[in-house]
Amino acid sequence: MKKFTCVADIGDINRALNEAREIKKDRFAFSQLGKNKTLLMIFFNSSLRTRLSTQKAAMNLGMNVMVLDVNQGAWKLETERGVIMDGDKAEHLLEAIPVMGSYCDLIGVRSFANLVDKKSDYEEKVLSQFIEYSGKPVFSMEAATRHPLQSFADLITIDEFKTKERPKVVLTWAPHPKALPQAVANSFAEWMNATDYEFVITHPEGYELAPEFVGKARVEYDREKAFKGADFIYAKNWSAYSDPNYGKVLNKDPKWTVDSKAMSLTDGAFFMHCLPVRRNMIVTDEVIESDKSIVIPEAANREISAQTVIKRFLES
Ligand code: AN0
Ligand code: CP
Repeated sequence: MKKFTCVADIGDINRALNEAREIKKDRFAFSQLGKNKTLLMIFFNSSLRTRLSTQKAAMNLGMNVMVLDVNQGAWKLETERGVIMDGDKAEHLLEAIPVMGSYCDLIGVRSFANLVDKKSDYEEKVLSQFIEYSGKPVFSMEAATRHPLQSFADLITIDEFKTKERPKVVLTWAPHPKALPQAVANSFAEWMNATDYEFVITHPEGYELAPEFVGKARVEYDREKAFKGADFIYAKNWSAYSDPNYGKVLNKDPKWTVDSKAMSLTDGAFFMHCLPVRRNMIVTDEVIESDKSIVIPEAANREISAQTVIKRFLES
């Protein structure tokens, strides 16, 4: 494997799930695989889970790990080619990337959408430069359009908790005070579309995701209808994708907060969210604290998804 940025990079998802199960049974079984290999994790944005779970996964495999927070202690990086660098950015990505590549064997990158320039975001301008210029295999730790380590952990979690072969999984938009990327929702949709689960997306009008991510999912604007008979409710906020509102918050309608009344429409569904979550905006205290909330095991599976992916890199 040369890169891991989307569901296609993992290949057959049942094979990937089997590998994840094997790792979960004994996460130290491959602790020699990463000996004398170094992972460099580069963060352009904040993180709790991705930082800790990916580092832990690499350590389970015997790797050395270095972490760089680009905005704290490193030189500010210019990402556009051709600009006269007379501002506050001291270094260009085009030098920084091959330099960083020279110190490690594998690179993880977190670089969110800027939500201003849709074309630049959807071309994955930063991540693709790492792939092109680092000379090392690269994986996404949430880039502009996708968060594949999260979606893989979500798939592992659904696989563990499902009580029927073909559960009904619902991705529901929920309100949030600030503009957030579409990456988690896009990616979740992409991975659910790779399964044979029944998959429904519900959101207010104006929050339509890019058609390539919606794929074969059923879009249902009526949340009550969408929730009926659901086995998993996956809540997430995202900002508008469609022009002319790209990156905008169109509403913060509290009717879309996931509460007990909404959950009672489901078939005893589990509640999922990638975290961090804003309580009583996205989901009520009651729902996230209920015995149907699986947000903690979901987050714990981030170690397993990361280890499965890093193991693939080490083996190839
Ligand atoms: C980010 C997002 O929505 O993409 C990261 C989620 C894992 N969330 C926030 O910035 C709150
Ligand atoms: N879910 C997730 O990626 O969390 P962090 O942003 O804390 O890494």
